[in-house]
Amino acid sequence: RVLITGGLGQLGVGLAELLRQRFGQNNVILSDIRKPSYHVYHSGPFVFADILDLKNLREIVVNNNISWLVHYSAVLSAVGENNVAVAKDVNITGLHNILDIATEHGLRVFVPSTIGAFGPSSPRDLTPDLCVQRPQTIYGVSKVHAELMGEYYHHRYGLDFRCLRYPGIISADSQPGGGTTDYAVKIFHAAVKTGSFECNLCSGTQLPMMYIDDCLRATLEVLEAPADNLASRTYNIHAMSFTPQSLTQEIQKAVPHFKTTYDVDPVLQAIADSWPMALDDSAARRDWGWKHKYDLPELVKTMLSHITVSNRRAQDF
Ligand code: VAH
Repeated sequence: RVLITGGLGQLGVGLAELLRQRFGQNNVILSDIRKPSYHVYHSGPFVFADILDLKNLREIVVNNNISWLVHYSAVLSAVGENNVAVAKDVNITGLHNILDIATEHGLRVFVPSTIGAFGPSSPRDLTPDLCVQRPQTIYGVSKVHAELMGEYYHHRYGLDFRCLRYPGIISADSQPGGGTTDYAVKIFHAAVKTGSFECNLCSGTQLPMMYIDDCLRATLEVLEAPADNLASRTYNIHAMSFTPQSLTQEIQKAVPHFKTTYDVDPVLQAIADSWPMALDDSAARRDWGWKHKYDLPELVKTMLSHITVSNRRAQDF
């Protein structure tokens, strides 16, 4: 059975749905430190989990006969810069607990990394899997640490550790969790609701992005890949790169009057300027057949239709 930590964040509920279709509803357990909504609570097994409490984690793994663990609990880039102590606890101590429990019980463990694990001295265009990583956020530092610790536990204790560096993830049904790429989710809700959006990054800021369905499918594919196919523990995955300006222009094809204005947040802008503009994901495509399905036009069409439909449903109630 699979345990997902941080399951109530932007990605967890979607991943649970995908894995439950694949492995059966009762074989995927969502966990989080927060209270689930009525809908989530009744969509499948949920348990409270405090990743800082090793005893609590061990009980959950043993009592629920867990064999795979997807570790989504994390403090993201923007929130982390305002709460470094919390980010260290959750992203570093929490990660250590996950690796120790996984090793103790021979679990297969997936931990996401991020484009934020690169820094200004990393090659910024077509950033390779293996290159200099000197990120300048506690989030990025903690994710490089996670990559290194996962690789160490694999070589030292044989832990089946798997890791993907996610781009900014765009989703319609779930809110982002306080990252630098959150604008790229909020802009779609604004396009449907008000027809205008105030962006906190400057118009030419190019960042790698991915639609949530591609991200969750990649996660399932790498979890199911035969261990022998995985030449490394950590892989970049890439789908598209865009700027607030090119995203706005694509949205205007469907919402002609849509307008974006800019009120740049210097802290977020500095983080975004230190991140890659596009990732080289050739190793993932070679080793386990990774292939994205959503490009920018497809993303915009899908996001606008999802949000329009769910807003209409909400009005009908
Ligand atoms: C963030 N959405 O902005 C997250 C993600 C690639 C960005 O890690 O922090």
